[in-house]
Amino acid sequence: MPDVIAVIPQPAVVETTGDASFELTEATTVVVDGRPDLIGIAVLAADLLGRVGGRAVEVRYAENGADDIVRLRLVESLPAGDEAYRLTSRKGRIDLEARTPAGLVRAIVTLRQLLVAAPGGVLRVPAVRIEDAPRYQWRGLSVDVARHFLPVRDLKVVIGLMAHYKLNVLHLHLTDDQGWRLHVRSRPLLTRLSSSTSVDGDPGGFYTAEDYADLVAYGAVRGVRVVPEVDVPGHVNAATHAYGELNPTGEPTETYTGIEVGFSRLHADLPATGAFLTDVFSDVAAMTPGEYVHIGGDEVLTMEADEYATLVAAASAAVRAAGKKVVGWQEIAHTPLEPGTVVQYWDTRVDPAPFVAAAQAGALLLMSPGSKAYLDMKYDASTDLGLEWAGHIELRDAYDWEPSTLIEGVPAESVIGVEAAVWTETLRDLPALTQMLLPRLAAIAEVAWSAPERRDWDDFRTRVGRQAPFWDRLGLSWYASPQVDWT
Ligand code: TNX
Repeated sequence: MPDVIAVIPQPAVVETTGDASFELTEATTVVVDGRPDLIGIAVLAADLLGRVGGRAVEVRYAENGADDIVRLRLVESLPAGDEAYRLTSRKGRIDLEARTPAGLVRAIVTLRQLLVAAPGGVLRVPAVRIEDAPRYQWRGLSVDVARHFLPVRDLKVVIGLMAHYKLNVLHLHLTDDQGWRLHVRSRPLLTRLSSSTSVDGDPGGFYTAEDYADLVAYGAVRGVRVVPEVDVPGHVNAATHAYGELNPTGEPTETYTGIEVGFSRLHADLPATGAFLTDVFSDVAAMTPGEYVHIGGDEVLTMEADEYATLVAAASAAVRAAGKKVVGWQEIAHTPLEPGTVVQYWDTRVDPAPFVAAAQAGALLLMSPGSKAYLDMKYDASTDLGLEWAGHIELRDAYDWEPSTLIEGVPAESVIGVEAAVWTETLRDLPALTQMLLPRLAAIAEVAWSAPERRDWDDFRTRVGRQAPFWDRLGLSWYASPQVDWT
């Protein structure tokens, strides 16, 4: 039987070479040049191979001619792009090559997906040549940790899954009406008074600065950057509960554990508001090594357009003053935006004109269409968890869509990428979350990574059907979509 090659997302070029396949043995070692930035990656490779193979794999520094090696190397000869890589495998030797350490991380994940269990318990890698690079530079997952809190250990599982499917941005929705989840040094009451609540009276929680740094570092090693979101000027009841000065009455609002949206707000004419925005966004930016900070901006249903624009501008100015670029939900397209601002498109029911205008003015569009990429939507009417406002999203719905033509009139060059989102009104823990993510996250990852001509539903169906043992091995809960023959 020919070896199965079932990589997700589908690489740009996959060729079987006809050579004998590589076997992972007791003698297999990872070999790398002894540079500090490569050693960590070699250790990651050895760790992943060791875990799959059930025994530790050693790392050695640059040797030639050895057999039974997985050789990691930086090269100049690949197409431009940080995440491009080449993988070649044959008996005795696997070469992983990339221009950057980030590219090597992508190659390692492909290698992990190529390992197949052969008879006699041997792990084999078919002899192949793979050349690969992502279509989009931003391939994200937004996780709402405000409606229900997820501890760091659970988010690490999510990061691991993201890396496995070559997603590279974890967007954390850290604040909302129901809770504030990140300790902010200048505003300690946010977590002291507003972190213990969640939807339905479930327990809350928050990340300390150390927790957050730990998460950022865990992501960085796996090529996943964290984009923090502090949602303003709506979705702010956790803030107005902690700091009464943000309200016209001067009194704190009550805690909120329901799931309505759009009722809470900041006030542009209160002196405390500007200081709050500056303090919070500069502290959050300081905790962020990445380029972007998300200011929210969605669903402010009780505010005139002028005041909304003033508050979006104030939040954006605070982010830029701290040296970061701004991301906001699509509603910010109704306000004047600086070039390079990322507008996250989610509600497909609205007029496209503001997005076309924003793109013309230099904004970039991040595609998170509710009807395709909102992974908190139910799969079908029988799904226990999830919401339905954007419709049901079966696996094929999450797979079969084209980001570059989604908004009529927005040029393809203005699309920075694709991001799935999972809101947690009904998802209280990791099993509930992964039940909604798997298998759909794999579909979104392929939309974001693979060239359109490399995408094919029937082929994807077959490949995704082989993922179940991997999820089971990790003990993750997942949805057995009837659209797939699970093996
Ligand atoms: C809309 S999408 C929201 C969230 C909800 C979500 C539920 C967006 C920017 N806002 O506040 O949690 O729907 O699907």
